Amino acid sequence: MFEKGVASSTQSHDGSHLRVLIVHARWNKEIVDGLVEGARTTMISKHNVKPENIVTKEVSGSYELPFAAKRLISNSQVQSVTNNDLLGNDSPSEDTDRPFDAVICIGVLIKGSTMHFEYICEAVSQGLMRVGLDTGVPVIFGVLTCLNDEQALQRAGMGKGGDKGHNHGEDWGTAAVEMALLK
Ligand code: RBF
Repeated sequence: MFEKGVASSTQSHDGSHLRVLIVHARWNKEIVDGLVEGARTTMISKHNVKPENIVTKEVSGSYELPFAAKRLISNSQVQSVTNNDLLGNDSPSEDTDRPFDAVICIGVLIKGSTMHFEYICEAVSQGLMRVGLDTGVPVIFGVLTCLNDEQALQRAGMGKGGDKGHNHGEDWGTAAVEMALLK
């Protein structure tokens, strides 16, 4: 037997100075909301990220996640430079002036009867990887790609019946902090 899933990190991760963006889709909202909450709560309670340093934005569907992540990362970098130039600051003074240290993209894709699912899954996973590598800001792949509703509910810790499953949003919160602090 082995412990399935991600093992706990051997190091502690202090996220008290980090600024994190969560972008989530509105498709399958109930499940998405549970995953967003899992990521937020873990970052705050386990890694000391300040609630005011977690910015949450929404888009329509998962297909929109890569574009939104890229644009919001770029905006945060431009805004940071502009604000500090205007103020004559060498280093950012306010937390809201700082670019994001990590981005978590959250969506729930559930297979239907057409090929749509396959195309969106492929585009989103490739797109999110590209955004991370192109911008140098870690992007966490918080997208569930499920064959049915129950699989999605289980992976948000909302399963029907006795076994509620595990909320993967919690792991994504930890992954974001860990990647933001990677040296
Ligand atoms: N977006 C999701 O986040 N999850 C889905 O399960 C999902 N299924 C879709 C199925 C169909 C047939 C279509 C047309 C769209 C779906 N979308 C889904 C929305 C998609 O990510 C995107 O928002 C739209 O295609 C507009 O670009």
